[in-house]
Formats: sequence, structure tokens, C-alpha cells
Amino acid sequence: MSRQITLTPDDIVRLCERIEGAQARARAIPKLTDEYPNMTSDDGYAVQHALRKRFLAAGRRLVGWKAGLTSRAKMIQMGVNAPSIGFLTADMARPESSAIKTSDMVHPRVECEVAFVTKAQLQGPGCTRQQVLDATDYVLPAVEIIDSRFAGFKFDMPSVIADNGSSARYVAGGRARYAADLDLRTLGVVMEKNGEIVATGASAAVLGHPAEAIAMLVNILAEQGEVLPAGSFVMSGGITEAIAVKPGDSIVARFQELGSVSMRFI
Ligand code: 0L1
Ligand code: MG
Repeated sequence: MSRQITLTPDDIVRLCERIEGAQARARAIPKLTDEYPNMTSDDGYAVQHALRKRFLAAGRRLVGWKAGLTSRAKMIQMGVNAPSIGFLTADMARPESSAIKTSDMVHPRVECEVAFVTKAQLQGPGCTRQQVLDATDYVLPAVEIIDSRFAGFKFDMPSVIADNGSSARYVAGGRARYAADLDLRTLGVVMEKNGEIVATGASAAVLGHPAEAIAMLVNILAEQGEVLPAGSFVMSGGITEAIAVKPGDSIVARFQELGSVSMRFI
């Protein structure tokens, strides 16, 4: 299937700089399709690719990828109808139990995810859940801190893809486990904010099985002529809707079988 690119190379540079500026200054911008109404998801990935090149050229290190919008709850929350992917760099990671600054984000939200660490390269098209499980070294619990750079968290697929799937920070922790020792479809998750339960879910919410989201991610990478290398850290998508956080909030995400991940926001 050929990619549908409507943006010119100049447009791609312009939009990449606009996203980079919004991320660096923590400033909300209008969604990109307000100015480019014909933008496609492939255009969004072209902007995301330009952003990745720019970040890596500036010395940031690619550690893996994230699947986003992989649960019905998230798609309904955000008004979109397909999953997306984004890249993760080492500087986005925050230690477990740490204090995370919010002044360098626009309007952060947190979501519980199962993360996979791979031990073999995965390549699409046609990558399957079983191939993902065979290539997985271990899984561990994670919290993704997303931060759409679009005003009011209002966007569409091309815009959110260009904004690297709202990637901002992530915290991995808990207990690393072999995927074969768990039933990854039925893991229960509870998110607490300031001691109150604010979201609950089961991992099957992510496309029926979180490894399915990793297979989808590998197949989207293949459309862009890329593979998922061994040693990648990959987040499979929010199990529940995302919860807004502000300075003073403490978050604990409790995962059945995988332990908990906590952090506070300042
Ligand atoms: O990780 C996610 O599911 C987020 C993808 C982007 C959508 C959003 O900002 O909520
Ligand atoms: Mg996510």
C-alpha cells in the first residue's frame, strides 16, 4: 500500500519545528490540521520521523517505542478510531518513586501500561502476537505521562501522530517478569491518585492482549520501512483512560503480578 503524503518537504520541516517548539516551551498550539486540513496519518508519521531525526542529531538516544490509543476507553476519550505509535528517548525516562516536574509540560496525564523489553528483532508486515511473545525478554509495569501539545488535548490522528503520540515521560518499575509465566490478557490494574482509586482496568483492554499492540506497532514501523531492534523498550498502550495530574499529586499504579509503580508531581 503506497503512503499518502500530501505535505511538501518544506511543510514537514515547518510542522516539525512547530511541534519541537511546543514541546520545548511547554506551550499549547492548535492542531496541525487547522492549517493543513488535508493532512493524512502518513503525513503525521513524516513529521514524527523528522522530529526523531532532529532529536537524535541533537544527541538524544532512542530506547524504544510506544503504542498509543490502543484501548476502546482511550479511543472514546480522545475521539479517534485507530491506534498510533510514537518513539521514546532515554531522556524521557524518570526513576520510580521520583518527583516529576510539571512546569516543562503543558497538561500532563498518566496512564498504566504493560511494557515489553525485546531480545530479538521484530519485523513486519504480518508480525503476530506470538512472534512478539517469542521475541520478548521480559515485561514490566510502567506509567506513561502523556502531554498533548495541542490546546485542550483536542486533536485528530494526523496531528497526534506528528506530536509523537503525545509522548512526554515514562516511569518503569515494579517487578520484571517473563511473559510466559503470566496470562497477559487478564492482569488487573488499579491507579490511585492521592490515595483514592481513580481508574481500574484489565490488560485485555489493550486490543485484547497487550502483545497485539506491539505486533501492530511493528507492522506500522514496517509501513515506514523500519524494524523493531532487539533490546527495545516498548509500551503497549494505556489500559484505562488517562488521568490529569498537577503539582502536589501522588500516583501509585498497582499491577496484578507485576507490582506497583509510583511517582509524585511537583
Ligand atoms: O499513549 C497514548 O495512548 C496516547 C496517545 C495520544 C493520545 C493522547 O494524547 O491521549
Ligand atoms: Mg500511552
